[in-house]
Amino acid sequence: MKIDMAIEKVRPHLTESRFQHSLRVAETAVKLAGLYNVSPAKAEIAAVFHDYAKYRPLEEMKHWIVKSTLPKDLLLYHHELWHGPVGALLIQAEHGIADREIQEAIQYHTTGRANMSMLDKIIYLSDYIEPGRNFPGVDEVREMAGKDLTKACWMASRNTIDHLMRKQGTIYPDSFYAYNDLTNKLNGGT
Ligand code: DGI
Ligand code: FE
Ligand code: FE
Repeated sequence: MKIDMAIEKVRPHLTESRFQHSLRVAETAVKLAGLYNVSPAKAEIAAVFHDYAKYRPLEEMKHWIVKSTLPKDLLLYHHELWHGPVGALLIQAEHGIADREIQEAIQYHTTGRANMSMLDKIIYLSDYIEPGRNFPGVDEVREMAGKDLTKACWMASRNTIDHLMRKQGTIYPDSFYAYNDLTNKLNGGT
C-alpha cells in the first residue's frame, strides 16, 4: 500500500492528536530505518498503522482476541495491551496488509518480545522517542537510538517496566521477555 493511501485509511480511526502522534512515529521510524538498513517503506507503513486499533470498543477488541489465535492471556491484563495485537489482525482484515513483518511490528509495539526483529525494534523505539514524547529519561534514549538500536530498546523497556512497577501496574510477560532478551544481548549472550 502507498503511504498516502495508508495515512487516509488510518486518519478516520484516530483522534487528531493520536493521528499526529502516528505521523511523528512514522517520521522517526523512517529515519531509524535509514540508519539501520531496514526498508523505510515498511517502517513507514507499520508506524502509520501501529495504533490503528487504539480506539476500538473494548468489546470489539475482546471479540478479536477470543476468535483469533492471539494469546488469550491478553484478556487477563490491562486493555491498553490489546490494541497492538488486534491492530495487527485488523490491518489485514480491513486493508489486506498481509506482510508478516509489518503485522508483527504492530502486534508487539507496546510490549516488545524476545528476539525482536529489526522492524519490531524500530517501531517499538519510534513510538517511545517520537518528538512529541517528553517523559523522564526520553532524551537519553533518543541519543542512544542513533548509536545502538538494541541498547536504546533496552533503555525504553527498562524505563517502561520501572514506570509500571512504581505505579503498581502489572507487567505482561512479553514485556519481561523483551527486557531479559535485550539484557542478554547487551551482555553478549549470557
Ligand atoms: O499506544 P501508545 O500510547 O502510543 O503507546 P504504547 O502502545 O507503547 O503503550 C500504551 C500503554 O501501555 C502505555 O501507557 C504503557 C503501557 N504498557 C506497556 N507495557 C505494558 C503496559 N501496561 C501494562 N499493564 N503492562 C505492560 O507490560
Ligand atoms: Fe500503541
Ligand atoms: Fe503509539
